[in-house]
Amino acid sequence: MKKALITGITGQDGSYLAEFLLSKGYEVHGIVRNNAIENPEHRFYRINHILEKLTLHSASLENYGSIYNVLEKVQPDECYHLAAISFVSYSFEDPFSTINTNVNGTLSVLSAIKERVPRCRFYFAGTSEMFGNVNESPQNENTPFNPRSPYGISKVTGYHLTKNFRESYNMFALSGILFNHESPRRGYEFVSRKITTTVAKIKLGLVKELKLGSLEPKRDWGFAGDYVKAMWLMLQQDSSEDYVIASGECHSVKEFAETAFASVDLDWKEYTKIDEKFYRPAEVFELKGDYSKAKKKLNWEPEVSFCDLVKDMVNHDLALLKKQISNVSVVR
Ligand code: NAP
Ligand code: G4F
Repeated sequence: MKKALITGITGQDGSYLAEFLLSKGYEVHGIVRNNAIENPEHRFYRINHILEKLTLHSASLENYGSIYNVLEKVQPDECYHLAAISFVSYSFEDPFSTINTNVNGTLSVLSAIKERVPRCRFYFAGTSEMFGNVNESPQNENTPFNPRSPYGISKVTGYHLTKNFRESYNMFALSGILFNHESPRRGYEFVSRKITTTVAKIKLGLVKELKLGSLEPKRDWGFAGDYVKAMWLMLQQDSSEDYVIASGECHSVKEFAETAFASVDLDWKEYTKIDEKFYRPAEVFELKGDYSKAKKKLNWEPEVSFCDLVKDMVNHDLALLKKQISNVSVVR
């Protein structure tokens, strides 16, 4: 039985990847922060349904010794390094933590693998934010990086560390360059989930408006469940290479909101307000991925369309809120 270790297993992608690897017959291990162990109900909500099938280890990305010990103990065949400070806006507020966690954390995982389990295949969670302010569209594996945030900079560094370990120590180490991917498990701070949960609240009469920053930026949005399959496929190849994973379509924040409101028969213009406090110090205006290498070499293609993704997220949030409302009524 193959063993996989996932950092960031409590996050959106970690939870889908854990489910996927269990379905493939893997023994799945995850690294979680110590405070996650202390407060399981809060931190584990995305993996509660599979908790009994997982082996969780307490470690900190900021502490090399703790990562080293887990790698030594687990001896994984594959390591998916997903843990990171992943919210771009937050990275402007606290660039020091972002650089420390995302850069040193990645260096710790790579170094521990090199020392204790060099045959382990390593996946780094790269991102389209590495492209940043682009001069060519769509972006592929050869497009130059021009990051526009501390988060993007931290991920470019993680990408180069991964490449350097591959080239210097002959490790099977690669980066997936993933464009935005969403799901009903997306964190509420990201624009997709902020929109879908607020649309559901407006539909149920719980709030009156949706406040957003800039409506013009365009993103290439796909479904997280499709994208974790691509991570796994990358590690099953004969050689370690980097891949762009995307839907190949791009839509503005405005179109996302329009589609979400329309799915519950509401007009987005009546409810959406601009609030400049959500503007970023530097914005990435348009990202669109070219996934033709992944299609050719991994036989991977996205399966969920933009419209279905948005509708699924709104429907999920409506059902979740109705359940919460009925639970409150029962308690009363
Ligand atoms: P997410 O939901 O924000 O999950 C982040 C995970 O990282 C959580 O499990 C979190 O643990 C963990 N983490 C954060 N700081 C940590 C620390 N200091 N020590 C240990 N663990 C820490 O992110 P995601 O959407 O699943 O994304 C997964 C990865 O892919 C991230 O590296 C992200 O940057 C990258 N990525 C995401 C997208 C996307 O569109 N989703 C696109 C490209 C790349 P807690 O639960 O304890 O907070
Ligand atoms: O949903 P977002 O916060 O995602 P962003 O910045 O594209 O980053 C996400 O995708 C990356 C892949 O490209 C990942 F690497 C990263 O970890 C993360 O998962 O914002 C999307 C767009 C931005 O242009 C933002 O300025 O939406 C715009 N936006 C407008 N109003 C807003 C809001 N974003 C948020 N979060 N909240 C708003 O009110």
